[in-house]
Amino acid sequence: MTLSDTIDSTQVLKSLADSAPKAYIGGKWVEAEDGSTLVTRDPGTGDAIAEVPAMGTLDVDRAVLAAQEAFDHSGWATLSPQERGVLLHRFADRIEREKSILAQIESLDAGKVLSQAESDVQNLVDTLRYFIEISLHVPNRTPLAVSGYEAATVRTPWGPCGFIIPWNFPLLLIGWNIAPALAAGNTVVIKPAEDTSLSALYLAKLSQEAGIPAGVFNVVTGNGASAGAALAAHPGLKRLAFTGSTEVGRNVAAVCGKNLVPAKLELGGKGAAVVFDDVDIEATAEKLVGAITFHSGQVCCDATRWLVHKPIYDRFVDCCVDRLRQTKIGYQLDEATQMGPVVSSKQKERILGYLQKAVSTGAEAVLKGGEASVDGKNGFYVDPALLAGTLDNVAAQEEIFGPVAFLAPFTDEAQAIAMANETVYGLANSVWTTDLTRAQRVAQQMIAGNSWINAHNLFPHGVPYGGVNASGMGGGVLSVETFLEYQRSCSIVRPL
Ligand code: TXE
Repeated sequence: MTLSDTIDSTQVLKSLADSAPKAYIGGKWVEAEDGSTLVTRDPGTGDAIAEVPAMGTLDVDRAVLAAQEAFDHSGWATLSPQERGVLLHRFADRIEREKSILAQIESLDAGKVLSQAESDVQNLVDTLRYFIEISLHVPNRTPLAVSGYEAATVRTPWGPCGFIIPWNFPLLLIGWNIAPALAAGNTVVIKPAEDTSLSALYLAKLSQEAGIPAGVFNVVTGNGASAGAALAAHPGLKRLAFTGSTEVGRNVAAVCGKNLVPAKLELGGKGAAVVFDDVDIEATAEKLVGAITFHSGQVCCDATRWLVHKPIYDRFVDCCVDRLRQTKIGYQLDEATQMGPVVSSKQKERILGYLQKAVSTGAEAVLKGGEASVDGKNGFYVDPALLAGTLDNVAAQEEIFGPVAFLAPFTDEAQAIAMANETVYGLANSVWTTDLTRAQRVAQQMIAGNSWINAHNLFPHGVPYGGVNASGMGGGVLSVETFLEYQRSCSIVRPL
């Protein structure tokens, strides 16, 4: 039995039909200027589920203009944080009330296991509420004690902000990105990924019902090379946040640089998990296997390089192989499924290509992985894989974005740190040991925006998150740091 048999899947499909054909600009549901559309598929079956507008430069122009109009004339930007908070709380409440529908849309469109999609929706709600709370506590005028002057800094919102969102966590990343911007009084233009636009459109409907003024919340759908590139290059934006591949991120940063639009980039990663010989092997293996199979490994901050202390290497590897073999792969809406499909045939081919290249350049396939089949479903499924070898292998250097981990042994702490830092990326690493002094020492020396101890993938609200080096710039996500970025500061001085 699948969950889709027990919950109201007709309602979901109706929601898709209602929300899919048009994008949301200036409070209106609109088609692409030239009428073109693109198809979005269920990754678990490969079937087309909806069409969305394939927008371009003219549509993006319309959206940025609508966001500027709303910033100037809707009153949104000049509301007090309390007044804005009332509307945003109403928005969060609506999302929470429709959690089940949103989660089903996300699951169908992105291939996400339903329980994970539900937790993403709740995270979006929590993120909105967290930033509403922050907005109530950050003073918008701070007097400065400077002798001979009356001086203060005042903080005001910037204006229209652009957001380019990837397909791995569509709703959750919309939340992480737009919540601080909206709570700070800006207006937003969101460009979801072409494979996963449906939940953003449903969110637009909820924003409308919650009474968010027209033009404050806009969604333009379409391909990266057209709608995405047009948004990144738009001179009318005050800020742009991009989450996606490092390659596209570089171009986005260059284009924003030309316009002097500050760009915030959250890019790829190649995280290490450093496992010392004093750990509980079974428990640690379980957690790392859980991390690499979570959303089929399509997670930028995942632990994809497992560096293991030599004395326990063999036992640890055996334990991981056993657990990975037991992972139940299946349709994302099936209750028993632990790992669903990957998002697209393109992503599946990318993973299979990496596996082949890794082995042909010297990696050992400890667990082969590769194409998986699920009864009666023609979707994009892959088996988890474990590779081993030296860290110069392509699979230890490049982001694969699938359920694939690369294993390598180390002899001592210094070598472990050096190996963890043998990467161009710098997003997130973890260290696993019962010696907490050592854990702190290693955590500090691994070069990344985030170091976790005896866990992987921790995102509490209030703890800044984000990458360095090829993993991005302008971190501080999920914390007051990001909120402050979404307000312009002006110093006002008068001689006494
Ligand atoms: O990413 P893209 P893709 C990594 C991951 C994955 C690889 C390729 O390794 O395998 O990237 O995925 C928009 N101007 N990550 O090709 O193209 C696009 O429409 C402006 C890591 O899907 O970077 C989508 O909305 N925008 C990552 C978003 O960028 C453009 C999550 C991401 O797509 C654009 C996703 C352009 N020229 C992939 N081209 C993470 N950090 O979590 C595309 N886009």
